[in-house]
Amino acid sequence: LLSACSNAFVSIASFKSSVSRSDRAYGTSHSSSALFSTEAKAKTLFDTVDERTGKPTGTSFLPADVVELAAKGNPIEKAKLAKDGTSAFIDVYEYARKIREGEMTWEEVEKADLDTRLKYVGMLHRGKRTPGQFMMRLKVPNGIVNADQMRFYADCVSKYDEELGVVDITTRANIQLRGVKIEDAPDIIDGLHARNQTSFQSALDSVRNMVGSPLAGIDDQEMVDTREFCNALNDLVSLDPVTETRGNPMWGNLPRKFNIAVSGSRDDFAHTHINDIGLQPCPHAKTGEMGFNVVLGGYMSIKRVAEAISANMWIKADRESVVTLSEAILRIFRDESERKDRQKARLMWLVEKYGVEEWKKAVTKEITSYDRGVSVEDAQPAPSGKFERRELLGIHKQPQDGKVRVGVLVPSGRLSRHECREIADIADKYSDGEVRLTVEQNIIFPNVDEDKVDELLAEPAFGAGKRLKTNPGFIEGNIVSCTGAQFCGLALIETKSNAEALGKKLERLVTVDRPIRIHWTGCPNSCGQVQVADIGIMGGPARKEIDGKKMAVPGCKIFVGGRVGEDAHLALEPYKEGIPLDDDDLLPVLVDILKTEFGAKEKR
Ligand code: SRM
Ligand code: SF4
Repeated sequence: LLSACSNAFVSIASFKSSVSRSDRAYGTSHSSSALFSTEAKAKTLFDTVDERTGKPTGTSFLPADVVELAAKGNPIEKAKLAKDGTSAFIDVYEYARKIREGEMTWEEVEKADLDTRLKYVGMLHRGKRTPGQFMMRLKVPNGIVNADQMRFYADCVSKYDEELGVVDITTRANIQLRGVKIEDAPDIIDGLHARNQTSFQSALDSVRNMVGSPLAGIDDQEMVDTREFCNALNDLVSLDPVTETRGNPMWGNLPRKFNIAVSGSRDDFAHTHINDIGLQPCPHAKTGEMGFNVVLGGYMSIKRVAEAISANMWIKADRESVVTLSEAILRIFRDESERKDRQKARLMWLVEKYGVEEWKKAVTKEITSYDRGVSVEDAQPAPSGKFERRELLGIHKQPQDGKVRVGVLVPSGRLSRHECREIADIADKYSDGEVRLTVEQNIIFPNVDEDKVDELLAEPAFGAGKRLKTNPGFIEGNIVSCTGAQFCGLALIETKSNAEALGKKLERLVTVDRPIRIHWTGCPNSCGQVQVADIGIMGGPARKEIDGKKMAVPGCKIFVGGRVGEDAHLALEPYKEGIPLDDDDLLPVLVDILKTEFGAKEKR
């Protein structure tokens, strides 16, 4: 079996973005203290190895008392103990083989695998909307992809129906492939691994895609190049330090999802304030050395939406410091966070339980125990002075002579296979094959020769009637949307198609003098981050009179006044509720908000 799966065990050694190839092993060097520093921790199941992977499991790393808690914990904790997620890929291969050979059907896949465990390898069954078909979520550290990968995504989804086999750019500057059938998954996983990408540990209780600056290395106001840090952190969480294979069992049984963002400039394009760990670049007040102020605990959910708080910590902007700090926090989070109430299993709750200063002491103690010479200082004064957050769309000069970046709108982040191939061709022609993804679900072609820009703009992909746009209006160019009801079983409303259509309608109705960020999210989980938006539209209940009767109809809550960047602020309370989604109802409300809150003028 293992040899059948050998492609999933591709060695990372030759991969160019693997910057943190480590001399680490579980239970030695740094991790000896991390794993076994107390008596309780010495009672881990560390010696147990999954006979199919030959590696410890996620559960192997949990202290005995945590295993006990998990056993009494919520159903997902129990499921994780019963069948560890770290071997899920083997089952994907096995199910696929059996389905291909006619030994079983997808309906016979074990329910716990179908609904939960396969998420560990990024396979999310879209059972409510498209039974038998999966969304496959990748990991794209710092949101950087290339033309070959874009063509591969297109090839992967091309065997499915045009509407269902699409590629999405996510709000974590990541890629999701849609329509995937389990029997096709091994070829996709192998193809991804051959292209230095993976879907492993991208969903369920994993550390999610590393968000960095989409302008890393091409920015005249860059404080820190985030690429190295995103790659190093990605390796920390998804590269096994012992076998150098995909999937790190040390982080294979976390209590909940975990988000990390590294900002590269004062713009905070990475949205540090809504991540569990946010690293904000800031020079040391005395030495001038570049480092990061650490903010913690930002998150959004049905139960609670919280803006990150200062951890009163500053670390140097070097790889060891960034990795060590994150590892220390993850270790404490893994072993001490809530295992019963999933709603309280996000980092903020743990930080609050400690209190900021006690938390800082605990993290510093953990870091010291690793003995890597990493120091933590108090938070440093953030850069001050006038600063205007910059635009990612459009054409902008780079510090490199004669080079520009070209930001392109991808409406709602949705790409057809054809558009993926067009983007790949354009990247090959103008940006040395490179494409940057943004958390606004758009793309940037970096390093375009200034004298080639006109030619690029004239490419048929951006022609009249095409969806991809190099010069969209201030409203349609700044729409973000979560997946919504087309594919997501939790959605209360359809989002992406409504978002795209409504953006165009608003462009026709009003003029605004600056970008207005309208975010859509299908339910209160807020994957579309409505609380950071200028105007956020969240699926919610609404009633409307139809044929003389009050009927329940698809509706929304509207949030106004979220801010991103240095001056980030979350709009926590709805501005309006119960608005039906119909054009007759929603459009006039939005036009009114645009006029009163954002100075829009109606077009006559
Ligand atoms: Fe999300 C669950 C989609 C970013 C908060 N999210 C889901 C699921 C997996 C639910 C499901 O099983 O159907 C959605 C899959 C739908 C699908 O078919 O695509 C889903 N989330 C997304 C994506 C694809 C939205 C998008 O269109 O871009 C984003 C994928 C990011 C990635 O590449 O990894 C996505 N989700 C977010 C964000 C934004 C962010 O990370 O900046 C948030 C708020 C920030 C946060 O997590 O704190 C977010 N998603 C949630 C939550 C609430 C988390 C909580 O603590 O309760 C859930 C529900 C859950 O995990 O139980 C959720
Ligand atoms: Fe699904 Fe809700 Fe997330 Fe939208 S916000 S993708 S509807 S879970």
